[in-house]
Amino acid sequence: MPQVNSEQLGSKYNKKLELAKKHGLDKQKLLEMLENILLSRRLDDAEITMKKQSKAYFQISGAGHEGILTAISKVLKPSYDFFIPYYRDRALCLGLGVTPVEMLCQANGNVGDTASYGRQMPAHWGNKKLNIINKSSCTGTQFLQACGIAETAKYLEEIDYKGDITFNKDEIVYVSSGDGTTSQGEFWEALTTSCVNKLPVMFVVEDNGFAISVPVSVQTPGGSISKALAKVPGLKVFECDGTCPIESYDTAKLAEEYLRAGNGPVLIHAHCTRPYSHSLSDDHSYYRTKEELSEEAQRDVVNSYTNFLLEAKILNQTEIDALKDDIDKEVKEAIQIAVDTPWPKQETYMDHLFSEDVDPTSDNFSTPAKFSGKSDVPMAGVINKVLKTEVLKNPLIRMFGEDVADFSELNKLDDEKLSGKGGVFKITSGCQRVAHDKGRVSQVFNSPLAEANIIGRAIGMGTRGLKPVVEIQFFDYIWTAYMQLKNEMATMRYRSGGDFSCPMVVRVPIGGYLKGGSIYHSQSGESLFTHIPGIRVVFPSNAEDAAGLLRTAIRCDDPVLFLEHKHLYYQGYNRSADPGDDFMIPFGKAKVVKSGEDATILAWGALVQKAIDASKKIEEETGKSIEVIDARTLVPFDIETVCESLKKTHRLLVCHEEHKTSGFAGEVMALINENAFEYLDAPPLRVASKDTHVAYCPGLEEVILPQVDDVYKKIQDLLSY
Ligand SMILES: Cc1ncc(C[n+]2csc(CCOP(=O)(O)OP(=O)(O)O)c2C)c(N)n1
Ligand SMILES: [Mg+2]
Repeated sequence: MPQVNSEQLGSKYNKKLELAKKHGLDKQKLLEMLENILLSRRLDDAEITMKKQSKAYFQISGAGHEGILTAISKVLKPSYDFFIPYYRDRALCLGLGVTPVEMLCQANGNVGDTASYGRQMPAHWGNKKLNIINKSSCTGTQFLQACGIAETAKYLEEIDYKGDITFNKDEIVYVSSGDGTTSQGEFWEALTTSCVNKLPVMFVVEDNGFAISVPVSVQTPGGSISKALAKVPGLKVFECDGTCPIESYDTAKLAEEYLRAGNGPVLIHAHCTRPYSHSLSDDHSYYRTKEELSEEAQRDVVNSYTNFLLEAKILNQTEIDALKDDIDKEVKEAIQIAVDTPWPKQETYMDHLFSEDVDPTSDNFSTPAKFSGKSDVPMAGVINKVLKTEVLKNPLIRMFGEDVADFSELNKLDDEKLSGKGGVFKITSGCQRVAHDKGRVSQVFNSPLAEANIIGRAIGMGTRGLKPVVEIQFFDYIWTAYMQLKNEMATMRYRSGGDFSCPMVVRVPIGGYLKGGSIYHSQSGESLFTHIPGIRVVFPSNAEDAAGLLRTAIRCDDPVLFLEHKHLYYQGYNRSADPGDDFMIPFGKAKVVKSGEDATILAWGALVQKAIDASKKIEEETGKSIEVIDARTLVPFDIETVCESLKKTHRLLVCHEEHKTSGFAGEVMALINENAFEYLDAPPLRVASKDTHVAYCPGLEEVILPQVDDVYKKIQDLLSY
């Protein structure tokens, strides 16, 4: 131990000692913090050893971040507050109550891993009991989910909720990342949403100076996130030395008080170190100098905090050695238990992709229509009716998106001269008003113009038991939310082994035939979602089906992408009488919309009517009859109904609006090849959009999108084979 005279010591450690005193951090508490820090580091080392022995298959450490995280774990409350910790947050999770055995079981990929049961890499935290929400590997997706989690308690309080979902009036939602991750746009979206809505989100940026090899100066204006954000209205910003658990504790306490008092979000910018490389797959000696690393080693919490405790004579070397021995023993035992714990059985690989309790293909979702009124309600009208009745029936539904509300300024709701917006296609018109009349002021609301914002927040709400029914204004703009949909919404249940889920409905106006819709208001692309395990994909062609399938989507327990063809919203040929307030159609049941003997056309969306029209023309001309099947849902896809039809007709044409190459028809052909090859008398054929973008000029649009005549010609080819 270096010799320090008492005068030097006083000035060196004055601040720490004063802060420790201020917060009642006595010897025992300071020792407990040291224990958490050393145990966390020791567990990283244990995983590194396990990796070398092929008992672990990946390692990313929390080394250098233990100071701030240990402090926060002593301030926030597990099973009360909510947490989305990122991969360096081992010390936080340990402090909250995740055990060393659970951590090392995750490294080994076995059933003792309570975060994911062998499905996610080590350090991908999650713990149902402790309110640690399962985290993916994506840097940046966590922030908007944290907003959704925080909004849940606010909303439940607003509606005076008395059911099974637990929430606390002064709860805090913790979300963290590194310095590099603040470059993601969703970080900024979440700042907006949390500030605008005064959400109790604690953003913690653990700044170790690098994102793998890229220094913070490349990521952040001026190289400091706290300086860059100093003047964001509604955001309280703290900066602290994250290598000092005492200073960090003081900051965390100040932040906690501010948050629990309902003042809105805070951001803690904590300076940390990164003594190990980014992960075991990285070697930072390639891009950091020896001098840099040795300077940093002095600041590293394991060295600096231990030295402080020794030099300030709070602990002596014998006490520290004893602590280290205890930790070594505990970790050794934990390794043994972890390597002795079995992997999940191979046959469980499909478990928890969808809900195991609620099956939307079952008869429970087959309820008869009770028609009333004339058969003249357009698809837009029945969807609007379903949304209104479901919103009224279930206060846990949250409906939002761009322009979805009637008004953002609530005082206008009572203005009889204003009808309100209610969606660019008017599909959600009046939903906010009916909710508002029930006293649920924010059940239906407008999101900012940001698609990832909509989906990320919905995921957060869904994980806490709300039922988000959101709208993406145009399919053409869903792409900024694709990460949230594919890597987050679709995986939440699977990656947490069923502990977390985010059932929600994403309604999306899709498709072309608008005359002038052009490249960015005409897109299709359902196959880009059918390809993702974990999402139900529904694509109705008419009003009656839209009503029945949407109610199933809302009442089932899975994430559902509900595709509403814009061109079909107000057509005359696909209208229905009002099918009543409990009508449901199960998923995975295709419908024979026209029976025939000589060929089968499978279609969905706008191509169903075109298939019917083309079939009628052929029938008149040839006397042959064509069966038309509407797939209705693509995930699950009803191959049986198509095969049954082919036993009779022996010829198949698949029609869809999306591009031909890699479109869903290709998948259907492969399924037919596997399941119905022997029924075929001719090769299956396809009708689809040309493999290009939908151009603005009506003449070009016409040739690019599939028309009745294209279907007609292909049936001729099929029949004459
Ligand atoms: C969206 C996304 N892009 C890239 C990666 C690969 N990646 C994982 S961690 C990381 C660097 C993160 O840096 P920072 O946020 O500073 O955290 P640190 O690792 O330094 O603690 C990158 C690029 C990822 N996981 N997710
Ligand atoms: Mg970093």
